[in-house]
Amino acid sequence: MIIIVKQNAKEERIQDLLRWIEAQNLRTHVSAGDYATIIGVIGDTSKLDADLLSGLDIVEAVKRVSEPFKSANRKFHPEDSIIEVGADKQKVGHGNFALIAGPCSVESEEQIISVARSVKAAGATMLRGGAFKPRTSPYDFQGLKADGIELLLEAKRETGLPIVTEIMNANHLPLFEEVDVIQVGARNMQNFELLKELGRTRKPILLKRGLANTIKELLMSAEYVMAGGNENIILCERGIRTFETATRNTLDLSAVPVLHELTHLPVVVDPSHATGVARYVKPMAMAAAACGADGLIIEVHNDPPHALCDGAQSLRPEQFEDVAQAVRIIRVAAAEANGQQDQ
Ligand SMILES: [Mn+2]
Repeated sequence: MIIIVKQNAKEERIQDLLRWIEAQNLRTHVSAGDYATIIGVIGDTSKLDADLLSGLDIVEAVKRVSEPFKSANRKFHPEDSIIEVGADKQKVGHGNFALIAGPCSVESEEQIISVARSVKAAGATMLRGGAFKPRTSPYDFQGLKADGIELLLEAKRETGLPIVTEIMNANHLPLFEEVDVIQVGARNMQNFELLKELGRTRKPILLKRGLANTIKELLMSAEYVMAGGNENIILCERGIRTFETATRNTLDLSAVPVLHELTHLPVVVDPSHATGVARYVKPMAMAAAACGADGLIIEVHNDPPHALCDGAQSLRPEQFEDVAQAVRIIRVAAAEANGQQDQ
């Protein structure tokens, strides 16, 4: 349910209303915009009398929200959310673009430091790298685990780039203390126990869409984290499974405008896992920037042919530099085409 409050309503009266709602075991989310203040009510709102609420002199209108996702819903929070990452509070969303790059897996100190330095020089704003790897086969490289996180932290000290890495088990959370963004991989998008644990943290979460999940299911997974009180979520479209075999997955770019309509959360695109082919990464990265993505996450390796994981889709550092440059050009053009100021 959303309650639109009249513009001239006194703060005291709004607070009284919030207390009254919360006393009925419901949660509230207040969004104070330029034109209206909106109170989102989350929980079993069936016991709230909409007519009674509409009758209050500070209330402009009351609407029931039919979508099952509430906290993530743009109706509750009309302005874009801006997620702040790392000690420097790097912003993501509402025109703040995240360029996340790095290897599929952390393999060695030399590898991660070298990739971190080159992606930073090319304009990356965060470093990615897998320490715990969810692999289709149990015989494939499973990641350096805790040692991988240590190496990522070293690369962060070396370059200042905030780090993004995937969690597979909530028991590992203590190891993620200094990780800036915790990634939930496609295969764990509906690991609800993990999502609930992440809801108890206040860390930014990069939530990837599952390979066979709908946009609504992705939003319900975000809702699991938000229901715990952690609203710092960055959604990620990384390709879905279709009948097409020419690419590793099918990049559903229409998810970007659809998500922007349905939710206030930022949306980044992963053209590496979506296509699985290094030469397709640039065109799809450009397309993602053109359709309004709030960022990109791209696999970059200093020696792709010898990568322990996903070498075929990894860019060499100089290729990443070319992609980063192309994306900057597209963003300026897209802003102009949309009649916006470049941000
Ligand atoms: Mn990968």
